[in-house]
Amino acid sequence: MLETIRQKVRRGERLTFDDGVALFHEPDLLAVGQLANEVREKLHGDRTYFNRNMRVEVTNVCVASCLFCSFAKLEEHMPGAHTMTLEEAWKALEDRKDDPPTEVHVVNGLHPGLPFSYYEELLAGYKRIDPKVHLKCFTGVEIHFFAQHYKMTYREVLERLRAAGLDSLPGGGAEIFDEDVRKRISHDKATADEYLEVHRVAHGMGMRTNVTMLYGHIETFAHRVDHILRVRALQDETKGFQAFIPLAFHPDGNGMKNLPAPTAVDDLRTLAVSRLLLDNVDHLKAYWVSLTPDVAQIALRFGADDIDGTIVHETIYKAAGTSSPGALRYDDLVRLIREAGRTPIERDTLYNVVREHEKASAPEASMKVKDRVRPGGKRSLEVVS
Ligand code: V47
Repeated sequence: MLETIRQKVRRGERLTFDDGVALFHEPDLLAVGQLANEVREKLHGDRTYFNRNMRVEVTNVCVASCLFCSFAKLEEHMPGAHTMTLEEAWKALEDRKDDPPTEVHVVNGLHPGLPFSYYEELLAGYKRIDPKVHLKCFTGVEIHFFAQHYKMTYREVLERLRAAGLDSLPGGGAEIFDEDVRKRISHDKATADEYLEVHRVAHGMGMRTNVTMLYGHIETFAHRVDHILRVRALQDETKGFQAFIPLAFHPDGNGMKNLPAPTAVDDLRTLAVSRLLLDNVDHLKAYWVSLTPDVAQIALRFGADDIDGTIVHETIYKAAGTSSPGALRYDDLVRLIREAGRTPIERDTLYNVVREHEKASAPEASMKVKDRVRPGGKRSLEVVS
């Protein structure tokens, strides 16, 4: 079976649903990874993208009750519930004046008590602080909620937000499109069709978007393939997706806490199969927060060409028990990519090149260090960047 699929891939022939399921069942992980790597290198060579971004979650108050979510609180007065004032939300960007991000990525709970103007002012305020910053804000699920809650069409919501400064949509909220699984893990938010329709409308307005898949909980391989093929079908129609981002399920502190988290093998296989099935989406992101920087680094040889960015203040995965740090420094990302034998390319959100780093070569194992004598006379080594 693998040989037939390999020949198809090399001929540039589109893979089928059955091919996708067979790839997930293929025991030879390295062979699947190798094939995905061929596709990745045909598309991007060694180029590996990352950006200077920051995450802001302005509210974790959410009327939806997704079983996988460790972040949301149902009501404003509950312990741990928090909604930023606009000033607090803007300050997060103001505080980065010395190291400004090129992208602000906002994801929130579905808050029933805020006026729509809060979101418009949020965006307009960010653009006032930095007119060049790219605002990648609100998932398809949030846009659907806004439309229902404030009684507008998807287009009206997106037009008003775009007028306030919105540039693109992040990929969150896709979860798993299969209707039965989706009902079981997140029954009270946008359906798969509604989520995809929001993206269809955004693409129709010339807006680029990302799309995710939450895997490693109760879905089967067939559900994953179905999910990926629904993305492929919409992309055939609109060409508006920039990146596909498989998100590994994290079980801590949520309604599926008794399930095991997916393993690194599952992570790598899922990325590789995604690369092979999605022949019409340019970029495959190995989101280091969900995968850990270690697995994300290896993923750069299993089909992924993007590793996301510096991030800073991620809270969704922190709440769900990730062992990843909340942020990575620019230099750490560069080193991570170069160590994987790839060429780091700093990009903006739309994949325009900001800075091309030196071509990959195996870097020296040890870092450059200098001696330092600390107060009290103790000696330590400091990394020289
Ligand atoms: O929509 C929530 C997921 C998403 C858990 O567009 C969980 O560039 C795992 O969408 N375990 C938000 N996943 C993050 C997101 C994203 C991340 C990086 C880049 C982009 C992009 C988008 O996180 C949610 C949900 O699907 N999520 N809880 C959990 N326990």
